[in-house]
This record gives sequence, structure tokens and C-alpha cells, in this order.
Amino acid sequence: MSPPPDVKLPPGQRAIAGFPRFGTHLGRPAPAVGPDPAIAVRGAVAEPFSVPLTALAALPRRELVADFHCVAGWSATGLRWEGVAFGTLYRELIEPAVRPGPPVTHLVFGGLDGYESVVTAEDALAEDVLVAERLDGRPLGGDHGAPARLVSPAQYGFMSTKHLCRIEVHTAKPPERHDHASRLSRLTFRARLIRTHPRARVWRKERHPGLPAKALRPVYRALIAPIRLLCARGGHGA
Ligand SMILES: Nc1nc2c(c(=O)[nH]1)N[C@H]1C(S)=C(S)[C@@H](COP(=O)(O)O)O[C@H]1N2
Ligand SMILES: [Mo]
Repeated sequence: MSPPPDVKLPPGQRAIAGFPRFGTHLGRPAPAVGPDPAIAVRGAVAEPFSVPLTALAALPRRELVADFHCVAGWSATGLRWEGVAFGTLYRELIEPAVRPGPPVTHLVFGGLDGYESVVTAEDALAEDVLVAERLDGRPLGGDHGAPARLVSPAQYGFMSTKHLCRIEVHTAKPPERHDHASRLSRLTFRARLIRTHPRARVWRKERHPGLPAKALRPVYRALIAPIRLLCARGGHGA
């Protein structure tokens, strides 16, 4: 299987065949999913609360075909996601619970594996951002973020938290945190290689807040194959 030749990709991206498991989890297997998965909402809300994933079924459903761009330079093309637009979930379930006061500026999306992404409210509420539980007609498997994940196709993949279990509402930029659980994330964090651009818009090449794309490319490119290999080891190939 070779990637479609005629897809228009953002600058510096290369289409690959299929959709690899990829992330700072490396070879760790996907986190176990409990019998009643839910998303905990906390931060600038009157009371922390929990949204069972079954509640998503009651919201207007959204289907989206999009390419997925990892900041390291690979793009998976033509993925068909199904779920709920994050904007719908936000307006229906989160916004009514937000404490009166300064406007919401940032959302933190946390995963069952300890991973998190910080997304500006403007980017999170974009029309093409989904909380997806299905991919290509099937329930999301462990490789791609079961039971549900964020999908923000206009931003580099590191914003799209897999295994979504927590949404934090913030009225100011939260302090930079990261997943200390894996050696790679400690290393790349210290080297300031990933997860640091606050917007990460793919068409603007916002890969990194300081370093130009040119300086990063060889480093990122060199990391793709070993990371893919490690991630596949802990995965199920689905
Ligand atoms: N929970 C969690 N979400 C994550 C990651 C991770 O390690 N853990 N890695 C991110 C990165 S860097 C990328 S490129 C995409 C990869 O998604 P995929 O494994 O479905 O290809 O997930 C993002 N979301
Ligand atoms: Mo990535």
C-alpha cells in the first residue's frame, strides 16, 4: 500500500501509508479502559463533574474526513473520524458550568496514560475539532486512543490527546507541564523538541516556539522510524 500521490499536504509533511501508533508512550501498551468510561471536567467550573462517554451519543453526531499531521513530519491521509464536535460538547455540557468571571482562554486535555495537551479556547472551539470514539467505521482501538480522543486536524498531532479522560477549563495560560512518565518525553521536553508551540497550526508550520522548521527537520525525521518501531511493539496494529 503506498500513500496517495495527489494529496495536498501542509509544508514539510510527507504522506505515509496507513496510520501508525505514535506518541511519547512509546512501547507502553495502551491504558486499560474501565467499564464506564467518562471525561472528568474541572478547573474554572462551579463544581467538578463527569461526562460519561454514553452522554456523547445523545449529542449531535459529527463525521469528519481529515488528514493527521505529526510534528515529526509524517501525515496519515483520509482518516474518517466519528464523534461529537468539541464545540458542541463544550457549549452543551461545559459552558453552562463555567464559573462567572474572566473568559475561558485555554483547555487542557488529559489522557489515561498521563499525557496532556494545552489548547487555546480559540483552537479547541474550531469547527473541525472532534472528540472521536470511532475511526474508519470502527470503535477506536487502543493504538489510536480508546475509548475516545481529541482530533484537531489543523494542529500538529501532539494536540490530539488520546485516551481522553479529563478536560480542564482555564482562564489563563496554565503553567507548562508534561508527562514525566516516559524517558522520551523527559528528554524531548528538556531538549525543548516537542509539545511546546502553543498553537501548533500545521499550515503555519508552528512546530516550535523558537527553533525554525529547517533546524528541527533532520532531528524530527531521524526520530520517526525508531519511535514508530517502539510504539508498534506496545500496540495491536489496529
Ligand atoms: N494520550 C496520548 N495522546 C497522544 C500521544 C501520547 O503519547 N499519549 N501522542 C501524541 C502525538 S505526538 C501524536 S503524533 C498522536 C499520534 O496519534 P496516533 O498514535 O493515533 O497515530 O497522538 C498524540 N496524542
Ligand atoms: Mo507527534
